[in-house]
Amino acid sequence: MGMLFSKVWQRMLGSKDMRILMLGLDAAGKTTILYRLKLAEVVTTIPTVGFNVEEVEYKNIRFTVWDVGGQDKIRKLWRHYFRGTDGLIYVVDSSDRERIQDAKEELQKMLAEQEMENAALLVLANKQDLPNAMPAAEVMEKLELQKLRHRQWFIQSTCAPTGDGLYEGLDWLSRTLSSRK
Ligand code: G3D
Ligand code: MG
Repeated sequence: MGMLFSKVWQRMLGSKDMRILMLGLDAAGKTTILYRLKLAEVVTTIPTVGFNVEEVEYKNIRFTVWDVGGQDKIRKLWRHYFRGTDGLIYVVDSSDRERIQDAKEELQKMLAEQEMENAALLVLANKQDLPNAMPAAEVMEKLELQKLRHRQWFIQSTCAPTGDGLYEGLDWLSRTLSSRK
């Protein structure tokens, strides 16, 4: 997998500065994915009033990660981090049927933000190893991705601890973003 990732990175590194947001409800698997990307050593956690942001800078790519959900008061603090977002990676716990509706609502709110207008959307239907996980097609339906207009999006099944699917998802994102330049 290391080789494949380096191909993806090279494509991303060949383009201009890139801003990627990785969001999802708490426990979706975001931090696990960050570590899996082998950028772990540069992870910094910036505690802000009310929410924690993880930021990773790798050459020209900046990843910013936080948990969505919770109070609208906190949402206002997020806006600062939206600026110039090229790609949104939205991580979903596919085994969490109880909160899939919340996950959908939070995603729709994010996509409605002005600053997110041009962001390509990569949804990771994570935790596919769990026996009760919804398949990606069901996650897609529950999130109503098929209703999105004027949005480049892709959904990928993943298992964060093993890294399964991560390369495929990032490959789509890097191809999509580099073809825009
Ligand atoms: P978050 O950063 O989105 O809040 P984390 O989520 O990365 O902290 O993951 C939350 C928990 O889910 C962790 O377990 C993590 O190991 C687990 N997890 C993440 N991805 C997967 C996956 O694909 N499959 C399975 N089975 N578990 C996953 P703990 O026990 O450390 O809280
Ligand atoms: Mg986390």
